[in-house]
Order: sequence, then structure tokens, then C-alpha cells
Amino acid sequence: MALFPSSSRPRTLMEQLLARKIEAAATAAGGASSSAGSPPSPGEASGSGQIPMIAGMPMVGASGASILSRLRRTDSLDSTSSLGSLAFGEDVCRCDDCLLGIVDLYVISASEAAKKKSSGWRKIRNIVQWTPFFQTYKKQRYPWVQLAGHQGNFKAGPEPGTVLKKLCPKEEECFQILMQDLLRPYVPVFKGQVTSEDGDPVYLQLQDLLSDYVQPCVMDCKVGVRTYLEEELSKAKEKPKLRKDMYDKMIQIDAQAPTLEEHAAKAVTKPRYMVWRETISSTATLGFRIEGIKKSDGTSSKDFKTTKSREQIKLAFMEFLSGHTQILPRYIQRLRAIRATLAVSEFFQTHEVIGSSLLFVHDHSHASIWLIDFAKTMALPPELHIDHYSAWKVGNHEDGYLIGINNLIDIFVELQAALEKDAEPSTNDDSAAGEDGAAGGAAAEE
Ligand code: I3P
Repeated sequence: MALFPSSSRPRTLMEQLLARKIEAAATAAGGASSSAGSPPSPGEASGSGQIPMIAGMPMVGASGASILSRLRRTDSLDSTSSLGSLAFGEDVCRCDDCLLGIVDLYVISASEAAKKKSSGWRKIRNIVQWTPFFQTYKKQRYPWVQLAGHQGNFKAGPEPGTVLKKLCPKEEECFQILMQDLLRPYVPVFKGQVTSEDGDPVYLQLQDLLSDYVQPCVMDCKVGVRTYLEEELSKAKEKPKLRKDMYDKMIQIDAQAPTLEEHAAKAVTKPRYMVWRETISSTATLGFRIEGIKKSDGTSSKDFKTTKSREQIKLAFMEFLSGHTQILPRYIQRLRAIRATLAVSEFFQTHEVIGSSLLFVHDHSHASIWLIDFAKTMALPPELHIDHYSAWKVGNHEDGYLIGINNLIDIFVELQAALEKDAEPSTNDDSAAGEDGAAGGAAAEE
């Protein structure tokens, strides 16, 4: 099956990256991917419908448990083990990671499923950027992909279109405060906890952010100049823990990056890895980075670890827009509304926001942005004030969140200005066109 529809047009950047990944996967994984069948072509993917997310019904305590008990528990929740999933008797993974498109590849293994009486979802990391199967929701089929976040932390909700996120007490605290804060319209609605009958971990039930979209494009951008907590840093100093997995991820990108000692240990500490990740991406310089993008044709990519310059980011944003450039002003408007609300939000004034993302979602007719992921968002000591903009020094808790928001707005505005300039009727007077373009850009900044 062809990876991409045959056409005379050149492959886009994302298609080239995906093709490279598929070729590598074919070599590396061999039979693994064949057990899942051939990956769907974007042509097939584009026949997909909505991605179901959170419907939102309170499910605390007994009622939640009774609904959960009807579900088939399929796997461990440990993010380092195989993927957990609550299945509805369909051969699909319905976890939120998958819904949001942060994945790698999930395949179902019939033999495992039969042996373990589980769905046998098996995770193959970093092989291809779409899943080899389709979910069915409201009689629509769509490819199951995922963009970012810890694998295994999310489950499909007990009712179609709901999502459960593994409970993190700090994140729950944030959601509770956010539900009373001015930021409430910009975060998924928190519907309470859901507990399983057999003592399985408790989940947070969150609003489905994609349910109103048809074949949505989804992008996850992690905001802030720092992605680790000060406490992670101090713990690592007290008791350095070497991470082989992080060393492996590091050399995959740049074999020269580790020091001689790190090469000898074949391991690095987490803060060392996190700081390195920040500097190879746009986190350290622009205060945000792209974690993953899923396009409306069903293809997705997480290959943005070295996307650092404004130009690289603009290219990625254009891929994300997938031709829906009419959506740009809505994203700019929403980002400005978020910035204005952050300025008056008590939550924002009293919290250090680390590792939190903005989720961009659009289809051909509408678009929105939400603040998501608050597991590393911490209440500041009462006497401490941060402006989310000043440079971070150990102890001052600055997160650079507003640096990221400002740069996101600027970059979207620059893209809009460039598109407007391109759309202007061509003129023989090049100098006049240049001046008009500059004026257009300035106007768009207003
Ligand atoms: C991961 C990313 C995550 C981080 C995770 C890293 O690196 O930085 O934000 O989780 O740490 O492995 P990458 O994106 O390069 O894969 P936290 O933000 O929750 O710390 P982990 O492996 O300790 O979960």
C-alpha cells in the first residue's frame, strides 16, 4: 500500500519525515508492524470522522464505580509498562494519549489478548506516527493517534466521548481551583473523580476538547522556558539518579551530546536531559516548544525535538494549519484572550506553571486553544510573587510562561501578515509592495 496518495506534487516535509520513519520501521520492526497490518494511507485516514473526547458527566463514587465495573480492564496503568486501556469490546485503544495524538504505535496482539484475557495492546515506540487501526465513533472511522504525554496515563471514559486521566493529586488541586478561576473557559471542564471497583487507580474525568470537531488538526505546545521543577533539581542534586533511557534518547538525536562521563555511564540525570531538551528545541529561547502535531489527514508527528528557530516553527505551524489558513485570526484572537485572562487570573498569579501545554485544535470551520496538563503546576509559597517573564534563577520559581505566550502570538501574527502579503495582488512596483507588506504586519500586531 502506498504511504501517500500518488500525485505529481512533491511530498511535504511531514510526509517526508513520516516516510522515513515508516522505512526505518519496516527495517527495524519487521514482523511487529505486519501483525497490525499495513499502515493506513492518508487517503484512508481522511475518511475518518470526529475524535471522541470528553462528554462530561459527574462520576464520583458509587455511580462512577458501577459504570466502570461494566468496562473490561485490560492492562497495567504503569506508564513504563504496556499500555493500559478500558475496552468496550472493540479492537481499539481508547486512551487519552491516543485521542490527543501523542503516540507512537499501538498494535493489538491476538495471542496476547487470548492469553491474558486482556486486549493485548502492545506499544512500539518511535516507529511510526500513526496507528494501524481505526476507532469507530458515531459510525465514523478515524485513525487512532496520540501527540504527547505519558503513555498509559489516559483511558477512554466510561461513556463514549469521555476521557479519564490517571489521578495526580497536584493536578486535581489545580483543576479544582481552575474551575473557580477566570481561566475556567480556557481549560477542560473537570467533572470529578472516577474510581474503579477493584481498587484500580482513581481517575480525573475531563471534558472532551475535540468532540465538536470534524477531522481535527491538533497541536500540543509545551509552554515555559523550563520543563523541570526546582524540587526535581534539588532532589537530583541530593541523590543523583542516572537514567539510561534518557541517555538513549539523547544519543538518538546527537551522539556527541553526552559528556565523556555520561558516555561511560551510558546514562544521564533527568535535569541534565531536560535542560538539554530545552536548548535543542525552542523552549529555552522562545518559551515554548512543539511536542506533537496531528493533521486532518490522520498523519501525525512528534519529530520536533530539534525544531528551534522561528523559521522552523513557522514551517511546522503551516503544516499544522493544513491549508486552513482562514483559521489563523481565530488562533491569534484566542491566544490574546488567554494572555489577557492570565493577567487577571488569581490561579496564574499564585502558581508556577511547569510542563503545561496549550492544545490547539481546528477543523475547516472553527478553532480553539486550551490550557492542559497541570501535573507539574505548583502553588507558590505565599510570600513569593513571580511575573512569569523574568529570567529564572534557582529559588525564584520563574517559569517564563508569558515569554512563550508572547512569542506564540508574535509568530502567528507574523504568519498572518505574510499570508496577507502573499494574497495581495501582484504589482510591478516592488518597493511599494514591500512598504504595504510592512504596514500590514504592523497593523496585524495591533
Ligand atoms: C520527556 C519529557 C517529559 C518528561 C519525561 C521525559 O522527554 O521531557 O516532559 O516528563 O520525563 O522523558 P522527551 O519528550 O524527550 O521524551 P515530566 O514532564 O512529567 O517530567 P520522565 O521520563 O521522567 O517521565
